[in-house]
Amino acid sequence: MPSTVELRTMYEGMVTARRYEERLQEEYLEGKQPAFDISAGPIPGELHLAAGHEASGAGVCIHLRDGDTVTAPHRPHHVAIAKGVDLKRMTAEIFGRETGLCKGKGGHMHLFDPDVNFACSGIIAQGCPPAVGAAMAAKKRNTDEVAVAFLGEGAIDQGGFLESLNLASVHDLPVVFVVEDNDWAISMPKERVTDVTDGSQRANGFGLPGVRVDFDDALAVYDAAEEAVGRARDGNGPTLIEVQVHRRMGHFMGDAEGYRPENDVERASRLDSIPRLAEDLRKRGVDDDGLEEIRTRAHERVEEAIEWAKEQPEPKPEAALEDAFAGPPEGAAEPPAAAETDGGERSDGPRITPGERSGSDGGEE
Ligand SMILES: Cc1ncc(C[n+]2csc(CCOP(=O)(O)OP(=O)(O)O)c2C)c(N)n1
Ligand SMILES: [Mg+2]
Repeated sequence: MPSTVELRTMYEGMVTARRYEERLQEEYLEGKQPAFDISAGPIPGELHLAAGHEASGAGVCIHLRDGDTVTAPHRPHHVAIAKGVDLKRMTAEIFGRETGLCKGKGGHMHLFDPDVNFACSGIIAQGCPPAVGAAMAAKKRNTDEVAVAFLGEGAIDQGGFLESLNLASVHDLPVVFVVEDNDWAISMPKERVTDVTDGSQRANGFGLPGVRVDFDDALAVYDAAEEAVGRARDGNGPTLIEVQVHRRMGHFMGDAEGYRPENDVERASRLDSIPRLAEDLRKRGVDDDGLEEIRTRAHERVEEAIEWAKEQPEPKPEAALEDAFAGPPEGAAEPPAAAETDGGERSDGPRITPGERSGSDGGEE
């Protein structure tokens, strides 16, 4: 059961994330309408908003420290905010500015903040193997750090996720997998791609505990995550948690959602976890003024981050290739010089002709 201070922290994080995305939405649409030109406006490219997922990020990350690792998918803002990613530099990244977390080259799906060990990726389930790697590193270094990988229910059939469950389980690694089940993978309802209605059952085949939080009450997520993170920190291995969340928006900004029944949108809005958490706070004695104070602080922080980001310089074209390629690790041999080509053929190394190949494998020709 969270303390009132923890409840307030979760509420502030969730309100910040919601307000942040409302403001990103406004900024994003600037210049893109009426014909929805995805390259126009201050935030070019795709934008996936996580409104309706906030309780999951807040309820899990409240148990984490800066040194713990978190990976998130293409819908990352609520998790990043809950993990304590620098809001100004994150916003500058989303606006493609030089002072962004990745110097403006990653955009909203490729945020990386080494100060709080946070990363996200547009490739679904891609965050699972790195989280397992971080957990393995923590175990080998004998620290009590943990790793958490967030993913959508649409990613639970991906090999990267299933292999990660296996590796985490067989090595008893301090990692928690958090599946955010919003019922949809783009336009695909989940029942059309998997027969398992409870994604936490994926854990059964790999020998780790699986827990389903049927309703995204921040308190319920808090309780499930407290146990899972505690188990990982105490050296007792991984857990898979699935949280039922609600997708309030389209898959991406600009999604006309023609595939989605209207009552599903209405339902997502009705089941919003933020007013419910406000109710919990009222029961703990936080009055309307107290709640308003939290919301005002959150809104001001968001505004400050957006204003700051918009004043930042654009990256210089000549820096486009900087940080794009990794050099060899220290002490490793230099890689061979790039092969020169003549007419599309490799000019270095031995050449194998079809005749030689058939000769070497028994020669059937
Ligand atoms: C490996 C891979 N395959 C396909 C895609 C295209 N894609 C982007 S989001 C998405 C659906 C994701 O659904 P889910 O995991 O449920 O997350 P949600 O968008 O609902 O939060 C797909 C298939 C991708 N990014 N990566
Ligand atoms: Mg989904």
